[in-house]
Amino acid sequence: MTKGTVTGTGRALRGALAGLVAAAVALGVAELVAAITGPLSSPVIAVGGTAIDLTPAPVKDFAVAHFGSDDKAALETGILVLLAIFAAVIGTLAALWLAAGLAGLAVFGAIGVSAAVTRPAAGPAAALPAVIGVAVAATALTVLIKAARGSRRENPAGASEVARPDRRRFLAAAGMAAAAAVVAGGAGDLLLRRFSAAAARSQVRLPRAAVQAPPTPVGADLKIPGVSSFFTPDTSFYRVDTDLVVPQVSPEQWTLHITGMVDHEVELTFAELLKLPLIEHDMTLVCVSNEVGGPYAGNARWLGASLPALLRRAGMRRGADQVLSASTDGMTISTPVATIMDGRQALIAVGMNGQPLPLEHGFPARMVVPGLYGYVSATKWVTRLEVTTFARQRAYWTQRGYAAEAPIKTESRIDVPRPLARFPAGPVAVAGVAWAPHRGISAVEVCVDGGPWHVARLAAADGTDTWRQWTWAWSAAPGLHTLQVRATDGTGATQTPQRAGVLPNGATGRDSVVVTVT
Ligand SMILES: Nc1nc2c(c(=O)[nH]1)N[C@H]1C(S)=C(S)[C@@H](COP(=O)(O)O)O[C@H]1N2
Ligand SMILES: [Mo]
Repeated sequence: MTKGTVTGTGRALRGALAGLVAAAVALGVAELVAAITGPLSSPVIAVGGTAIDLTPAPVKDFAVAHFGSDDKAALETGILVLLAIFAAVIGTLAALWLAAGLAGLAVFGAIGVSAAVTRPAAGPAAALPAVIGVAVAATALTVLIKAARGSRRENPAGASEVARPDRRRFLAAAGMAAAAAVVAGGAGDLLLRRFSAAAARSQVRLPRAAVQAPPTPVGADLKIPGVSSFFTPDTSFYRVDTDLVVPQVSPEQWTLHITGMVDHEVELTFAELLKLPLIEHDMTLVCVSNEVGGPYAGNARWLGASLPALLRRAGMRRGADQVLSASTDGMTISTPVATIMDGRQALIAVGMNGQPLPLEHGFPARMVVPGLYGYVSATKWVTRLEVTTFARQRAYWTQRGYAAEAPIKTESRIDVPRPLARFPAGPVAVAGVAWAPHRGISAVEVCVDGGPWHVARLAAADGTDTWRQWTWAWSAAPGLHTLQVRATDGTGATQTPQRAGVLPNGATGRDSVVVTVT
């Protein structure tokens, strides 16, 4: 190896390191500035949010199916990895030609700025974190590259020596810049906590329901180990939304605005909402992205104001067939007027399982409508209801290929035994949950190895809007076995064996598990 290549490699490496440190400075400073301008203006969050909105529905479904509730962590990691590669390239380039490196940094800043200012509810100040972050990073990059190049020293005879990189000076500068990035980022994170709505939530006292839910029937929960509990605790309730950071909505500032095809617009504060007669209702919420056998379903006791009553109060006009609800995060959700008004308990909910809504489930208020998938009914952090028509307006997921109308399909899931379980021959409880919200479940059957269908025992029904646990006692003989389940809803329709993916209106097919009996 010649000395030239060693120096060249060393220079490239120092350049790459300078680029990485400059990127860290950009992010750290941006985080600190975002502590003033708001969490959504942080460039990684803004770029991530834009990426989510631009992601085609099948890729989103892949992410939900494979990363589950970690899909957001996976996206953020992906963005940071891409950013690191980009930063190393910019730094290497800067080591050769500083202006080109700085231009690269400007491109990276421009991506951050354009993502931040185009996010829903972003003001012009949203550009500041990326702009200031990149400006400081440009200074850091210039200093580091100069340090990496070293200085030409004049020797006593007056002839200049060849530029000699001063490795110690470079590493010291890089270390200092990296430390400053960490301090700025850490301080930004701490300061960003002031945006949290957690303290406001802890102050909320929910009033007693004017219409209480009937007592949950004894035996609604069979308490079989491994089977989803009848009520899903808030902490394990699935979460699906497009938000990288949970929207923080202050109940003092929150209002619900009812507009569009109405005789008189209504604007309601949170205090006014709590004064309305509140209804308590048990219902199971399901995500359209739930694959057969998947986890994106949960059951809760909701507390909220009657949505039909609010629409009547606004004087909904004839000819309207859609309520387009919108949230602080830019989500829009379309729900058929006919469904909302047909007598089911459609609510503007403020409580979930006896507590104010958790922040990630829509605090201070969200919509819930029994029987419809979440993306057409369950607007979290809802602030606006526009009475309109399907002909005129399309909602977020409808624009991305999902169906405009989407009642929840009848499904049943085997919770135990687990897939690929091994256990000794003898009596075994096969059990799980089945749902057909608003139609109810009338039967669940299990079959072993494609044989006859056996009727399972159903847990007591808590209305028709909730799921039902079921169990079947199997005398398991040794061997490899496939268990399958199917449910029949309250209208007498049995779940189709036909497999379909989640697009455009929910998956179909039967859940099955393969087990080994020894
Ligand atoms: N504001 C907002 N509301 C939203 C969403 C969202 O992305 N943003 N996702 C919807 C979808 S697809 C589902 S399935 C439910 C999930 O509600 P959960 O997270 O409380 O379980 O919220 C719905 N409401
Ligand atoms: Mo969903």
